[in-house]
Amino acid sequence: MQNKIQRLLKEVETLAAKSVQEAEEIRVQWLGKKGVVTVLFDEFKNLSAAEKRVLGQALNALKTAAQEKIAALREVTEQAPGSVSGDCTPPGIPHPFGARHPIAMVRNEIIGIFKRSGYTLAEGPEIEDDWHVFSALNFPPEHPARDMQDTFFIRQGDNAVLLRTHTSSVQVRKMETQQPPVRVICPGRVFRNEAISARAHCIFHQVEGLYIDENVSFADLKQAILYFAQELFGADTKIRLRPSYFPFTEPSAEVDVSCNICGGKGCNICKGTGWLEIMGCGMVDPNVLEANHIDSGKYTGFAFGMGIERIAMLKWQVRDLRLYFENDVRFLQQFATAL
Ligand code: 2NM
Repeated sequence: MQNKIQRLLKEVETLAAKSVQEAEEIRVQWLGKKGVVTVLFDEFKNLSAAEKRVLGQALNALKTAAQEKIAALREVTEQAPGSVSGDCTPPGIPHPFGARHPIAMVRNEIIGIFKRSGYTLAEGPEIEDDWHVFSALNFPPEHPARDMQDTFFIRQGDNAVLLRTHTSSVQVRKMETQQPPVRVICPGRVFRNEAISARAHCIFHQVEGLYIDENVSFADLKQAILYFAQELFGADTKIRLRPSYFPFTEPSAEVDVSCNICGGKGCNICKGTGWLEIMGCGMVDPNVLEANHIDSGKYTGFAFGMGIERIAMLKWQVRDLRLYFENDVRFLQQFATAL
């Protein structure tokens, strides 16, 4: 009997039921009037006192194990989907709310502003060739950005394969497939071979815009950027353009917005200047238009580009860019109710 009890104890562990009915059948089989355990108890009655002493505990343990297992089977099958005898009315099990990543929130906000201004969205590959990242954008062959120091190459040489260093490559792909008017906004991840610090990372996120049509002027560019800056930072935001240089635009400029922390008076965020740099921009160089089979005699265009991390840092006064990539919930949870 001792062996039989041990064997049954093991068997109890393996009992399984797919439905309430199956669980009930198992109960009858084990604990019913003619069930395995009940029969053992009947046999137990006829044993000698010495034998009872040895087996009593084991038999009780078997009964308890069977009862507990069968109760558990009943509970699980009652809650199973499609079960008719379960309680369908209890409240659901609440899941804790997640939150958007701050970079995704700012990206979506930027995209929303440009979509309302009539831009369409375009995305493209992160792994690119030399043409789409450099040559079609008027980068001369000896330009330092083409160097290993600045760009991650997957393959070097004549048919170089590399990680895009800006999303302008997506705009090249757009110009290849669509004649003007082109009005497009390109968000995405970009990669640069830089030492990681509080202000720089080898992966970051950009939004670039491009508008090509007849008679597009620098005044149009200024107005587009002013509208964007006021939508993002508030209606009383001012902008300031400083001359700059990019291979793909001529003339080129850096855009500053009035500091939204001190209102332009000067604070430690704007380093006392009253201004914060938010993007670069310019008129698309005719060489870029021609390289992409767009008639530079008929069409002109403007383009701009910004780093999302930088704008998100200004928006929330985040002091270390690495926080955006570490996925520490203590950082991310602070954005759970923002926006
Ligand atoms: C910037 C600054 C200025 C830019 C230019 C182009 C294209 F494709 F039209 F040539 N896309 N983006 C551009 C211009 C990007 O980022 C700082």
